[in-house]
Amino acid sequence: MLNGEKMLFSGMQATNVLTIGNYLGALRNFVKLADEYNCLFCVVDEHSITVRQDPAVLRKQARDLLTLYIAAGLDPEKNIIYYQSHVPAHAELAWILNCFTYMGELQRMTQFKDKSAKHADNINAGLFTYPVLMAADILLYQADVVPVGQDQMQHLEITRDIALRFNNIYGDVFTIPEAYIGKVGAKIQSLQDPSKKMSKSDENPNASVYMTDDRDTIIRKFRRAVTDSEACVRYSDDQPGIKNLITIYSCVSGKSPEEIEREFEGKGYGDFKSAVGEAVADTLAPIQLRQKELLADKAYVDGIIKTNAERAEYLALKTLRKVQKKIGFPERVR
Ligand code: ATP
Ligand code: LTN
Repeated sequence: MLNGEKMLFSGMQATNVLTIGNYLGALRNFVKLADEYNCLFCVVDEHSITVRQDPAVLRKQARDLLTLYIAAGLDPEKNIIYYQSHVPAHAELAWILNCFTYMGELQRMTQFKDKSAKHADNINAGLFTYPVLMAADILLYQADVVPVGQDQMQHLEITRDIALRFNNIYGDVFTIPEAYIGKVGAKIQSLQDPSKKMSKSDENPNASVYMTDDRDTIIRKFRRAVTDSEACVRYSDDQPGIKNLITIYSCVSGKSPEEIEREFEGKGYGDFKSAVGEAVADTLAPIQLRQKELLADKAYVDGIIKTNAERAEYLALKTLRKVQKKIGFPERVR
């Protein structure tokens, strides 16, 4: 049942292969919420170029992500699944919103600070205004809800601030969006350093489980996961490595942390780690298979890409034209 006409928007970057952190923190929630809202799921390829990309790799990863959305269970007939770069209104609204965003606000963004430290040789203006393009993505579609992982909260806050600032001047133009953060899985940590978030750009391939990893690789990575020496499966802040594995297991099995503690009472870490690996591999296998089928069906996917971009553009232009009128751009005569 649709939740009235409520809109949901979310996006992911087509940079590197997705990890189970992206899946459990974001994509899985997209699928859960899809039945309740009118949804758009965007492959934000324009955000990706804030960091240097190889063109062929970017193109491939963008298609991989778009097909992964579908393979994970998002129906492209019901939901709008598309590339950001195919709808020029995103960049046009971003320009306008740039003029309603303060340098000081952008300077406070932790993602900007992290990424500029990591890419010190390429601190470009796009990296700085990244959150404004993200605000444009969301506000273009009058989104009520935006499912994201914990690390995107700050970007959601600035989106709301920009929207409120604009509405205060021009009247109720934008819906003020709310973040949706899942109860479990909003922050999956690295398997090699449980104090760090699992990230698809981590240099150590053992730190992350990728959505494309095969069964053996998944199980091996979980076996090697860094834990402590307490040797009991307990969901506690004192055991961050084990806590992270319990969280992952809980997400893929549907069992609560307490049930998991009981299941592994008296058992060693070896058994537990193997069980987590098996359960994650079981969850990913059907998604991987479906994605492979989609990637082989070029005509079908191309058709989706075309019609969905048109559907997105139709909605985006409604908001963009309203904004352009409000700020005083000359009336369009064509
Ligand atoms: P990068 O390492 O390239 O910065 P990332 O792994 O952080 O990328 P994004 O593309 O920035 O991934 O994020 C896509 C979505 O996945 C966002 O909603 C983000 O909040 C969520 N997400 C990313 N990493 C995690 C994680 N470790 N746990 C839970 N959710 C996550
Ligand atoms: N910044 C996000 C990706 C992103 C996004 C969005 C998420 C771009 N535009 C709009 C939700 C809504 C990220 O790095 N995960």
